[in-house]
Amino acid sequence: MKNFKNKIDDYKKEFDKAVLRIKDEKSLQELRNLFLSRKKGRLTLLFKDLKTLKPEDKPLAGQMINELKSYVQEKLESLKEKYGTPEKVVKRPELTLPGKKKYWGAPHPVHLFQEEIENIFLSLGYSIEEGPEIETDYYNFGALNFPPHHPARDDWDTLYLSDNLLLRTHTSPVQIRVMEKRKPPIRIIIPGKVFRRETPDPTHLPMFYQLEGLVVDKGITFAHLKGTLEFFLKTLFSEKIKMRFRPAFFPFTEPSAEVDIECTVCGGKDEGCRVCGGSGWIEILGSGMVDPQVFKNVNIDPEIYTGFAFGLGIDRTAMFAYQISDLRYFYENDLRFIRQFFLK
Ligand code: FA5
Repeated sequence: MKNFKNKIDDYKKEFDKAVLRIKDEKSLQELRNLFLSRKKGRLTLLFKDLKTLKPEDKPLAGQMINELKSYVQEKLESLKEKYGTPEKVVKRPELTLPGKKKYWGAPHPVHLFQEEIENIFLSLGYSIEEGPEIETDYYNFGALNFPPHHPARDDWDTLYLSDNLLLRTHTSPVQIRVMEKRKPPIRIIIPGKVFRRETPDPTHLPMFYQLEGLVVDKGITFAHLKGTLEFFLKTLFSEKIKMRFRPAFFPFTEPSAEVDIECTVCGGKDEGCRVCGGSGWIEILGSGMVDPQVFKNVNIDPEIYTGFAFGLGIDRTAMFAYQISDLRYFYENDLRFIRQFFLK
């Protein structure tokens, strides 16, 4: 028992000396390990030694070890304030505060509008096709009857990736891809992103969405084209929407027409309107009867089949449907603007 008491006294002296040598967090931790480590710490070993004592000595010895343990712990604890890492402040939740509102994602207004258009054509029996955004010169131009170096190519400010690869300037190349695979009758729409080297302004973007339409069958005439587009625009806007067909030129349709609708932003009343330039009209699509040469390029006999096609600017048409005065608002991601549509 005497030996045991001496051992405890020695440990206490050893501890006191070591305390004087503590200079940083590391030496503090080393001293803690030396005395309090669960496996081989001095105090753990002392508790193990208890077993070797006579039963009558055990209570006093146990008390002495506990006293040493408290002494060591208190001392180390006070040194921790000086050298140790401050303990993290535990933040308690303030249960009386009102909750934070979460904003859920939602379809973009241009996509919502695209779906509206798709539904009209789906109800007419059309199906939906898609094609690549990176195209070859052949599909974007060649097969659509644009000879190399023809000035008609200048109407499409094209972003080339190499001599042969480009970012598609319109959805019309998908007409070719579908007609190569499928024989008539064909009745499809093709929505998708297109790219042009354009400086953004209220009605022009360098990246925008088009929706192509293509109908090929026996006996299709310009009357079908006109009737389809009239039905489509009246369903989309209203029975009263004013529209006009204007003669136009596209190498892949003949005859061709562009379709304008009345400017819903100024109603044709503002000479300085930034959207229609005061004309009261704004172009939303190009269209025409499929050129016989295009049919020959995809091995469809133009003596048997005829067809019509159109290409609508989705963003531009959405702009009029929602009466927005600048296309760029759609892509600025300003939640004050965007949320108006998903609150609908
Ligand atoms: C074409 O792209 C033809 N492929 C359309 C076509 C298809 C004609 C099938 C005949 C048969 P255009 O370049 O005019 O045509 O573009 C069609 C529509 O895309 C325009 O009427 C307009 O609504 C929209 N658009 C054109 N350029 C832009 C632009 N920079 N920003 C936003 N919308 C645009």
